[in-house]
Amino acid sequence: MAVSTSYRLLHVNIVNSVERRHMWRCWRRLSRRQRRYVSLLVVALFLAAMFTFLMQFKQDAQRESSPSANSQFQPVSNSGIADAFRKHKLGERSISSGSTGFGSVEGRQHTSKTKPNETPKSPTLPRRIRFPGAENDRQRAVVVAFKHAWSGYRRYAWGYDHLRPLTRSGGNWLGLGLTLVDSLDTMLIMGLDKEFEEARDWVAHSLNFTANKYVNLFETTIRVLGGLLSVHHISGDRMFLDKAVDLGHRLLPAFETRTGIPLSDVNLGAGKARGPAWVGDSTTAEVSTLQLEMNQLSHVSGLAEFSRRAMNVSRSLHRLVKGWATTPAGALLPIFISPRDARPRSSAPVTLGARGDSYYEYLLKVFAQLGEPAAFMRDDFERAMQHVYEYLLRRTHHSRLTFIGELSSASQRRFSPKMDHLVCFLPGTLALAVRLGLDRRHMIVAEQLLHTCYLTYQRQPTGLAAEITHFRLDNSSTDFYVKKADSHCLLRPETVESLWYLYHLTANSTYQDWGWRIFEAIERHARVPSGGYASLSNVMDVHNVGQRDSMESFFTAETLKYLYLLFSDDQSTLNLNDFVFNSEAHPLPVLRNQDLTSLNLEIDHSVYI
Ligand code: DMJ
Repeated sequence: MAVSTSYRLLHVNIVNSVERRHMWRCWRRLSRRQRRYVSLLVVALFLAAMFTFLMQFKQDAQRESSPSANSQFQPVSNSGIADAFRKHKLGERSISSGSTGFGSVEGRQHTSKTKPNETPKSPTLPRRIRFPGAENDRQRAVVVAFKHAWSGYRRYAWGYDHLRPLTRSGGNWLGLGLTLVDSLDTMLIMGLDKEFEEARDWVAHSLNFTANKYVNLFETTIRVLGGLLSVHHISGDRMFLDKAVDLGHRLLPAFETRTGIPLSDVNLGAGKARGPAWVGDSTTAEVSTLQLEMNQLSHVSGLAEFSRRAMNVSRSLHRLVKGWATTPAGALLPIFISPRDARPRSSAPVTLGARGDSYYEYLLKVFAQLGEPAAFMRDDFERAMQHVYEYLLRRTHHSRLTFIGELSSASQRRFSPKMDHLVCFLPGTLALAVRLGLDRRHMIVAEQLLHTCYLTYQRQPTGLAAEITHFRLDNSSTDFYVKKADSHCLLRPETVESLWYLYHLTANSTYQDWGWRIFEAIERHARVPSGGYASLSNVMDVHNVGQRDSMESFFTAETLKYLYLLFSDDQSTLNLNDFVFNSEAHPLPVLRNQDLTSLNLEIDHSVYI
């Protein structure tokens, strides 16, 4: 056998060398002019081959950028072969090899149950969506505000998580350029292309996830992953998808628990995860506010693993709510849940404020994103709202203002008439629920609660709301008060977010006027002349608001974005048929039936048993 193989090889070599010698002899027999013609012919053939090759690349890139869902948006004109080539190459690196930026942690990935090398099915690329830019004076004023915030960040905090506007410096928390990544889609929506391009370059060349550092899974998901996915969908730029896939893989170790309920913190560089040292439990809102992002990541990458992990958490919570429904809090969950046995901590408070809020938000929004496969979440939302109305909704004695209080614990159900500003996301979510076909009476609560949220601004001397407001159920002559310790204001988005939903769905311009007054108050008290906006220490004293040395990333990601959308004459561009906004105001596409196949997302009937 070995002898015959060697013989065949010898024979092939002899034949090849004879042929080569023959060609060389022919070449030498040619005249100089003939040789020139032949050379020219070879060069021409080579060029023709190159041309065909590049055209093929171009076609591939165009095919990749084929439209997804939104036919009313115009595609950007072809940006050229070089660009297509660049995108094509980037795509190959991240999707087919599965090794984007994993470098030092590949070994860890190997031992974990996550599958970085899972073969994608059909990566989908959206085309670029164009936004018209500011259309009226109010929108223009918001763009000026954004530019002012951005100029401070750009000058003093470039690449840091936050601007520290008073000391004109940058501060870090996750170390992921948070304000920059969080603001990318806002820039595109406002038509700030120059600012966007500069920030895009930073993401392309400086954003990496290799630091040996623990970051919060939820915050990184809603702000960074959500920001990257949203801007990828809007811009059609594959670089953002590359980054998102890399980050997505690095977040997966947090899900490596016995129950699949993720741990709160994950070390992106080292591939490890841990719970908070002070309590072994995970936060209910945090573990349940990952699904929109993971589903979208699976959809665009073709890697079903992300969606599977996140939706498993939702299914666990669903089972838990069903078992839990006989306890005093019914379909409302306490704010902590154990990743060891997936049991809620019944001694923990029940609230739609901090640590509870976005559990309820995503119950509905995941249904908005996926439709039927997430019908169990819609049903949980509906049940939860019935219990919110029963146990948490009250009216003040003085002016019958509607507010949502808290329970001191899930087991005891002691009511506390205190409402975080965070709760003001609820009117918007209730309005969305009606839009999605749920009980129309949610709209009444939405309108009443939003009025209360607005009054928490208007009834403060500064025109800005405090972090926490306490409501009065007794027969005193006021509806609410603020404790000194709660009187700060981080320029949070929830009230203007709900104003946008209500305006978007009712076209009642009163909501725009309310938003404008809030915007004016922000301008009056929070604007820092050298650039940026500052959080405030005290909304109760116009003469001493106490500007703080911090501008949160959600100010440019959410507050200014929702204000800009609220003032838009044309509400059709970012509409609720085609988009679902994540918890950090990043618009993601609603997934159609044909999109869902890439998620391997079957309707899991077992959740109804
Ligand atoms: C944001 O990061 C998100 O909206 C989150 O869900 C709640 N808190 C802030 C804004 O207040």
